Amino acid sequence: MKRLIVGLVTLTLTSGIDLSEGASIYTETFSPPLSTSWNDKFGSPLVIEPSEGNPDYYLFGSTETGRVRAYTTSTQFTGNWAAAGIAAISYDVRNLSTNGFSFQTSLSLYGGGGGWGYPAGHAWIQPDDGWTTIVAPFDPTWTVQQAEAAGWWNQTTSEHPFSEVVQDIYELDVYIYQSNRHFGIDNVGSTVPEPSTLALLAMSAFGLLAYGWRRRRAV
Ligand SMILES: [Ca+2]
Repeated sequence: MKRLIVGLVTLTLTSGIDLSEGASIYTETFSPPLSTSWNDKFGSPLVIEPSEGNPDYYLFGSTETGRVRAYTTSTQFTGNWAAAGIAAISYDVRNLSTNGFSFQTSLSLYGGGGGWGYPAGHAWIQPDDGWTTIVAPFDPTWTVQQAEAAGWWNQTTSEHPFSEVVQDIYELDVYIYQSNRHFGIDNVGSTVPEPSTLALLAMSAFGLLAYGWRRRRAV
């Protein structure tokens, strides 16, 4: 039994897993040197503003001629997300409209011949909400049905499973849906969230317990 406890403590210490929060793989903070890898699919200019940027700089835009689809094909957000262990994308959004109107936002991923969106309930962001964090969690092994059951939606007519798309991401989009709004986007990040690391640790601990129990039974 003593050996079992030593084993568990050793496992916890050597695994180096931070159990307090998910581990960030990459976060776009829009701090200098300024990234120019974000553009709008519909042609509205996106600029990097140097203040009130949660912290530092942030991406500013307006939907004066309609909705905005801010997208990036930056290498930090493309490639095989399943192999990288990415299981959540998050971003901060802020409503800077002076007319008091709210807007809706969502996230989209494109790759592997398909596209999947995460509308986050098409959350309404109000001008006095400040910076609001939108988190889009996922399991890279999802089928079409599993992704839809979790609130994601298939954006292409072809039925490319979620698992196929996240293995070959080439573009990440943030949508702002309503026109005549001003908005800020910041801290677009990919993470390995806590539940998967906890589950891994729990499985290891259970394995050690079972091993110790079997040894004791054998004596
Ligand atoms: Ca920032």
